[in-house]
Amino acid sequence: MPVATENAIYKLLEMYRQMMTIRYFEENAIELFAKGLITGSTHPCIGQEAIAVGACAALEEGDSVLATYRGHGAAIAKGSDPKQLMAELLTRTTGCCKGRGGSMHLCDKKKGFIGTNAIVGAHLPIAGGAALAAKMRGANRVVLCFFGDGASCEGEFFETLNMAALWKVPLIFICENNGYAISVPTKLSQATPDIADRARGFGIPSLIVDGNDVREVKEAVADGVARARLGDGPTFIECKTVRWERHSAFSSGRYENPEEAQRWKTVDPIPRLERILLEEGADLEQINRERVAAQEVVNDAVQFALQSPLPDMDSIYEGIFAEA
Ligand SMILES: Cc1ncc(C[n+]2csc(CCOP(=O)(O)OP(=O)(O)O)c2C)c(N)n1
Repeated sequence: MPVATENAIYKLLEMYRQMMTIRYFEENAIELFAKGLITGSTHPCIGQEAIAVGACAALEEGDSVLATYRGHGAAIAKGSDPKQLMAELLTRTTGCCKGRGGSMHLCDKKKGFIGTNAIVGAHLPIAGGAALAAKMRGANRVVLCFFGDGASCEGEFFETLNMAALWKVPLIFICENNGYAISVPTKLSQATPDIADRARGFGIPSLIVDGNDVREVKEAVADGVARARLGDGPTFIECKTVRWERHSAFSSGRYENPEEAQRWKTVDPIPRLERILLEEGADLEQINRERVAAQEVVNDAVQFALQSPLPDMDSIYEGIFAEA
């Protein structure tokens, strides 16, 4: 018996397609890295798709997003073109940063994607600044910042929480607590298990959600966004999740503990959303259609990237300085 309206099912299917797009995008990125086509490093967000998609679904187009080096999913969820993103991973001229940034330095100004950042925690104060700018301009815009549990041990984390709370800036902190910082389990590096507790210390409304439930993430972020637009300042949301891939594509699939890795996959947010969709009245055909559409988008993105040229050596000094 269908329980959700057609519109609600349509929105869930849209989130499903985005999550599948991210999943295929990341699987392809791992393969392309293994073939030597992605230089530097690349960090898949496989298993964490529900956070990026749920959070960005609560935003409007003019809002801004910042993410970590594990940020391909955030860029896709904020509306960046997977073709331009894949081309950027392959450092091609058609990439969103003309091939100058690569996987860890994605930026797409038109879509409000301020960017990914290779330095752990470094984007937190930038997010605070962007939120302060939005407040000073009176633009009624919100800034959303994704970061990991490891980043919450950095000094900048505390400084940003303090100033964001003091100045009541429209900032949503999204902690993607995947239980690891590279190979260090969170329980061996953090004095307290719940990172949201630290934000409560600054008087910031803070909550913990199941980061593998896209609906739960979206609802929590939507509440925070509404508070921010009312001028009530920041909100902190800790999304508990798992990172079932290794830290980066370099060691993809080489699990230290294969049994634990198998267990992580049992909380995969994608089959979970499939179950929700069926419960809410969608049918398998609709779900499969979205999956095929996502696969096509990513296949096209890979082809586009592979056929795009690498930057010319003569262009090496271009794009270094901002135009006055
Ligand atoms: C300031 C700084 N210190 C150390 C590193 C090396 N490093 C890269 S990723 C990482 C782990 C960060 O873990 P977390 O914030 O939990 O994010 P996750 O990778 O789990 O998404 C570290 C220590 C870095 N890039 N920047």
